[in-house]
Amino acid sequence: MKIIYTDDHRSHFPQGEVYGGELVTPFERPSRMEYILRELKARKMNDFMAPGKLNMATVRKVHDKGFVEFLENAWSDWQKAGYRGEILPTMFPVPGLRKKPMRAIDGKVGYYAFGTETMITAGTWKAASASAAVAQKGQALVSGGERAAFALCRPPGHHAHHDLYGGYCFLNNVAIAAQGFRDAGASRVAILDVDFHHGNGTQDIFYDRDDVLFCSLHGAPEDTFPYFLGFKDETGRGKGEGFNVNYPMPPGTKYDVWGAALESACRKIKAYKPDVLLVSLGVDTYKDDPISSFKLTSPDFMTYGARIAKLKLPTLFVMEGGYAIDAIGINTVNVIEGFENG
Ligand code: FKS
Ligand code: ZN
Repeated sequence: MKIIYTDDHRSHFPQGEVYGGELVTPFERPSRMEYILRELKARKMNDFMAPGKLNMATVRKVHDKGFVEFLENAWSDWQKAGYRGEILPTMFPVPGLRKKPMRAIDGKVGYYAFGTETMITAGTWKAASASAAVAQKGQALVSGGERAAFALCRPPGHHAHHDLYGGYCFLNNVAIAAQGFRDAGASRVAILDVDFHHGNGTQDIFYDRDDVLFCSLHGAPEDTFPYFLGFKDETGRGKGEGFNVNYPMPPGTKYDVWGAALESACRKIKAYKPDVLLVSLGVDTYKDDPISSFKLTSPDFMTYGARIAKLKLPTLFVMEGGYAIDAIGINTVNVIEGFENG
């Protein structure tokens, strides 16, 4: 399978992540990619390709214009304000306050962020836009007839809403690719999100639409990030009613329960008869992940890769999370290998 990758992700490496009241080295760090690349090469998966130029017209179909401009200019605006640290919001337009357009960069940051764990740095836009271009290249390959491709995206994307960043995500790579498939002629697109965390951004972007089915398996919001979205009763709105399916699961979930949810999601996807499948691939469901609470083992990743292959759909894998660094390569490549042999 073709793998799309660029070193440009390295320009996004904030000095800190707010975690438990401390400033720690971000869990979402550049070395994650090194471990995945090493394991791909060790298993003779060497079919690498660079992304092309980012098609902004597609990006603007899933993201707000002002939001994209904010991401592009945030660093220089922050510099102009005289700040010396990285970009972190201090105020949010939570219910009770008013969400009005802002002139001050501090106001803009709160307007477009949903949390405080994700810092923007000098190189964030370069990395985030390259990551979206990686997903777009994967989409172009699969639209062009490839059975499958792996977009090795970093930073991840599935938490990015139409007009919000957070959860280590800036542009929603999988949503941009899904829109690209539609523009290339696919009538129906299915997205399966197997990252430990709910794909709140992807849900938000397609919530009113019936041309994109979104299924997400994740830690129940009452227990885990992103907390305020991902409940079972979120099933879509208007035309989109019935095309959003959430599978929240409790801490400690093992493959017996997780695999049953996957089976249910696969049946929904099959019944939808999509032209193409996108997989938001996060391997933070692993038992030793430092910020997650599911208990999948390394062989489970191979098993579910094979299950996804049984759908017999043109498939684009888009990398999301996974923080057990020493196992991230094995678990990620297990999914890809399971798929290829499945
Ligand atoms: C744990 C706090 C963790 C942030 C979690 C972000 C997860 C990101 C991700 C992505 F795929 F986007 F990278 N807070 N107590 O893994 O979903
Ligand atoms: Zn995650």
